[in-house]
Order: sequence, then C-alpha cells, then structure tokens
Amino acid sequence: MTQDNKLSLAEKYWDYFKIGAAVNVNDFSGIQGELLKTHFNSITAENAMKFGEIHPEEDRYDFEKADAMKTFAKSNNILMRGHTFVWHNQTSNWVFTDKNGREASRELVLERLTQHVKIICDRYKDIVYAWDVVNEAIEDKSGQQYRETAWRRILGADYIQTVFEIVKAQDRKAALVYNDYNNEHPEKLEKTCHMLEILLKNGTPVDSVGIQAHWNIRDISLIDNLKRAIERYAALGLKIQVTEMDVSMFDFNDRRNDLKLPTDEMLELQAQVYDDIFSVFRQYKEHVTSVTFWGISDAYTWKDNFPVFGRKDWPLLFNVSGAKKAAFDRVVDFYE
Ligand code: HXH
Repeated sequence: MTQDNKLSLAEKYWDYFKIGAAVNVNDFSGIQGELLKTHFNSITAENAMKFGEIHPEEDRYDFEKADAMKTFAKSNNILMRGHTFVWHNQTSNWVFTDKNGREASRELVLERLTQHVKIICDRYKDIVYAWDVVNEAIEDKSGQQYRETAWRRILGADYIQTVFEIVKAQDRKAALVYNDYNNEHPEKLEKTCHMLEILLKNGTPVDSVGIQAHWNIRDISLIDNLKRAIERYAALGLKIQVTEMDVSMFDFNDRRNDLKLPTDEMLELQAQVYDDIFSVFRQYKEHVTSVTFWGISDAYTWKDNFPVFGRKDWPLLFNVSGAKKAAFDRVVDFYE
C-alpha cells in the first residue's frame, strides 16, 4: 500500500504479472529505495551481473554489487531477473583470448562460459526466477539473420542452443529467456521467430522471449506491432517477459538537447501511450509473465545522454522527485 492508501503498482498487477525495475546499488535507500519497496516485486541489475562487471578477470569475480541486490531483494520479498550471460557488449576480452594472446578455441571459451554460469547460478539461483541467457543476437541489417559476435565466431553457428543448454544444466527451475530490442518490429519479429522455431525444433530449453521495450511516445505503429508480436511468440508456446521498458519523450532520430523539462503535451501523450501499452499487456496476461522498467524514476535513466549527448529524458512512471506522473495514474487506473 502507498502512503495515500492506494494500491501500489505491484499490488494492482498482482493477478497479472510481476512488476520490475532495473537497479543500481545506490537505489536501495532514500526515495528510490522507498519506491522500490512499495511498487516493485522484481529487480534486475542494470549492470552488476553483466559478464564484464561480475567477472572482470579470469581469476577474479566481483560479487559485491550483485550480493547487495540479493540482500535487498531478500529482505523486501522481491525476486530478481538475471541479466545477462551471453552478449556482445560489456563482456571482458579475456574470455575470447588465450594465454598467448590469440583468439581462444571453442573448447576454452565453452569451458570458461560453463564455469562462469555455474558460479553465478550457484550463488543467485535461489532468488533469480529468470535468466536473460542470450541478449541481442539478431542482426538489425536487413537480410542478415544473426549478429556477428565473438561468441558466434568462436562457438559456432549453433551457439545459442549450446548456451541455453549450459544454463539449463545449472538451473532447472528459472525461466530461460532470449532477450532483444525492437523484436516487435515486423522485420525483426520474423527473424526472431525464425531463430526460435529452429531452437524449439532442436529441443533447446528456451522458455520466454524478452521484449526490451525501449519505446517512445512518437511511434504510431507500436500498439499494432506489439499485439502481433505477442501473438506470434505465444503461438510458438513461449511466454513473454517485458524486460527493459521505458517510453522516451523523443523519437530515435530527434537530436534536440535543449529541453530542461518535459512539456505538458509530452507528459499527456506519454500517459496515453503507457495506458494503451498496459491495456495490451493485461489483455495478454496469460502470456506475459513480467514487466520490468529500465529504471525507477526519471531522476536517473540510461536514456539521459543516450543516444543524444546533453539530453535529459523522462521515460518512466515517477518524476525526478519520485512523485507519480500522469502515466502512473493511467497504468493503475483500470477495473477488471
Ligand atoms: C539494452 N540495449 C541492454 O540490454 C541493457 O543491458 C543496457 O543496460 C541498456 C539497453 C539496448 C540497446 C540496443 C542497441 C543500441 C543501444 C541500446 O544501439 C543501437 C540502437 C539502434 C540502432 C543501432 C544501435
């Protein structure tokens, strides 16, 4: 319950899906901490569990931040999502390099990954209900299916299946997720379904598709694309997790960086877009198992300075002071 005696976000969505936020260790106290405890029942480390952060050198793990998250989660009845094992970014180069400084062999990288997954799963699987096993493996360029990464080059064309099997062997309970951005866009949706069909045909233990949901208030095709994507993924027998949601005030190609505050028009449009999106999530609650925001409040978001340097963004449900925005009210304002 919130201070004004209204249901929190997670309470309101109790019979629908988990409500999560991406967090950093400084979010566990103060206003951000209160928002987390009140409104969320799932957290994802924005960075702390990425390969390069938690395992920066072959013989050195840095568990400090991830452990602090687990402690906070445990004492507040919150579960965690594990993000992420195999990704082309934020992975240390040592993983792909042998002792002579040359590219590591398939065997060596497999051994390192298996060991890494085992250590992370042993430490966190009691609180992690879903792993982003592979992140962003589909190529954006038209006509090309897979992103060319060190993982793929070294482990081979069937590496995605191999990686899911490695994680499954260490954690038989958690949902195993393939996570990506723009995978509700028609062309990337087709590529993703193509990949998933092959994985499923080969018996790969993939349970869910992660829709990152880095969206914006100007995308007029969003709702249609989203419905179609959920239906396609559900038809493959997969669940959907919305893993990194935010609704930016700016179209991706908007280069303005002079705005100090969001305009009333932006805030109202954002509220409308959030309203429409959550109606779709509720409509498909049989398939959608979690919705995570990529941040807590507009006080901090990865969208600040990205992709436009010097630009502030306001993509979340709470404002820079931690107060509910119009978008929050619309997301919880339903009777079903
Ligand atoms: C996510 N990537 C990551 O999963 C998450 O770990 C990180 O903290 C933030 C966002 C989203 C992303 C994808 C592509 C990208 C930037 C961010 O760069 C491009 C975007 C569009 C077109 C080309 C590149």
